[in-house]
Amino acid sequence: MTTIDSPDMDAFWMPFTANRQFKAKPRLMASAKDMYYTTIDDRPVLDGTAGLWCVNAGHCREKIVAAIHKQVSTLDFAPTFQMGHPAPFALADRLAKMLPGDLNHVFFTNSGSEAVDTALKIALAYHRIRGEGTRTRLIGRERGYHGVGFGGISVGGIAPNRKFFGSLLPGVDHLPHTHNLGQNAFSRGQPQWGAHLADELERIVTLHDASNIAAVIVEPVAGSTGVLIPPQGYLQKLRAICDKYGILLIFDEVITGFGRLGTGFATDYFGVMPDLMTVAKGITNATVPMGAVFAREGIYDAFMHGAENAIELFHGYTYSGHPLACAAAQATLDIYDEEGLFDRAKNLAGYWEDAVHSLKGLPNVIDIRNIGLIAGIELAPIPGQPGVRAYDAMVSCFEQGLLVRNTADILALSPPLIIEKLHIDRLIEILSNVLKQG
Ligand code: PXG
Ligand code: PLP
Repeated sequence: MTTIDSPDMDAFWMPFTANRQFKAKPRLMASAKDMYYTTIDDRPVLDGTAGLWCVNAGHCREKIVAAIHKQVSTLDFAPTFQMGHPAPFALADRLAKMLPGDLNHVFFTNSGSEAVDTALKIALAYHRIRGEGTRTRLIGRERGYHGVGFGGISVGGIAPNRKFFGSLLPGVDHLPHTHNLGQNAFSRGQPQWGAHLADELERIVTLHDASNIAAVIVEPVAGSTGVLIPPQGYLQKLRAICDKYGILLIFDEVITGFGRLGTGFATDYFGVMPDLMTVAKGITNATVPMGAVFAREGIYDAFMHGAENAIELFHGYTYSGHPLACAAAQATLDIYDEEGLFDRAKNLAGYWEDAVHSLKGLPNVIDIRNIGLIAGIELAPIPGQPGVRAYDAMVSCFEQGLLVRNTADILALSPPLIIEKLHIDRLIEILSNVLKQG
């Protein structure tokens, strides 16, 4: 058995983590391959969350590793501001062909948070260059997660992510979230109740007038706040109201993009086209950070006027279209294609659904919901100690060799798309043992 010593842990200020609690009893991974992590004390841990919803093709895939090696030793970096290299052009072209409809233009970022802030800025600038500069309001949704930039937390709907950080962006409203256990507990796939909640957008339009509203941003399926699945007809309604009033619709597909629902994108799954789409995570199988905004033809075209020597959008990141990220993305897309992973997820979704719903009836399980290769298991909170029950369950799962994600009192599951039935069975077995302990 090879074990690795735990390093001195004080200096790393960990993100979204109770630093002192974690450092007192750490959970450290040493390596990973396909469906499994190995901890520093040499224990296998089945990956029930694809890392953080991102390792869709499984870990340390040789083709991606080789592509990154080759790229870093050929062209490590070249600027993309008034300069370039072929990789981001080739990748954008490939993505445009893969995306639904006329989502044909790609702005590269390095994360989902940057993609969200980029999309919000494109929406504001788009209206302004068309002479509708009064359209400045942005509409998000309660329980939405759009990363941690100031734009993203402003349109996001998670109180702790907002309350410490001052006045945020001005001019933001929020739609209500669609989660309702009374109506929809234990739904399989899209719940039936709740499409009418999209009509709240009409109320916001009446309040502010459409001429002041730039865009609505939602996750087609909200991941971070515990797997909130859109009610049947809800996204279609949002699309229709946005069309009626000239409001741009942004889908944040950072989690749902690249096969999570058994289709390339949630847009394909639900048959609803946004004007802008944000992605990250699965675009490179999480090997090299990358995010992107996809824009429909009419949005890109609106910018391509005026003097040819004028910069059309004053925005960009040093690493937009980074060579390593592009190489990783190309190899990742190859694997998705060659192994038919999106179809694989679609074909497994029924088995997955039955498996997760078999946990119904275990102590404190108050809801189970699923779509594609995602599931949320909601637990009754311990009175006076919100979040503790799911946190404890996450720790017990880890000790028994399974990685799950906890958020509030919800356990979220989103395994790599290469998962096999025997892994699903094992995952359910461990989870069931843990939940039986109450
Ligand atoms: N939008 C959505 C819909 C996301 O899920 C982001 C934006 C931000 O992406 P970056 O790459 O900046 O983190 C995300 C990220 C969780 C969890 O536990 C989810 C995310 C990140 C970390 C944890 O559910 N999603
Ligand atoms: N801060 C300073 C001082 C910079 O010079 C830059 C980029 O040149 C940035 C922040 C932004 O960094 P990035 O382009 O990696 O987002």
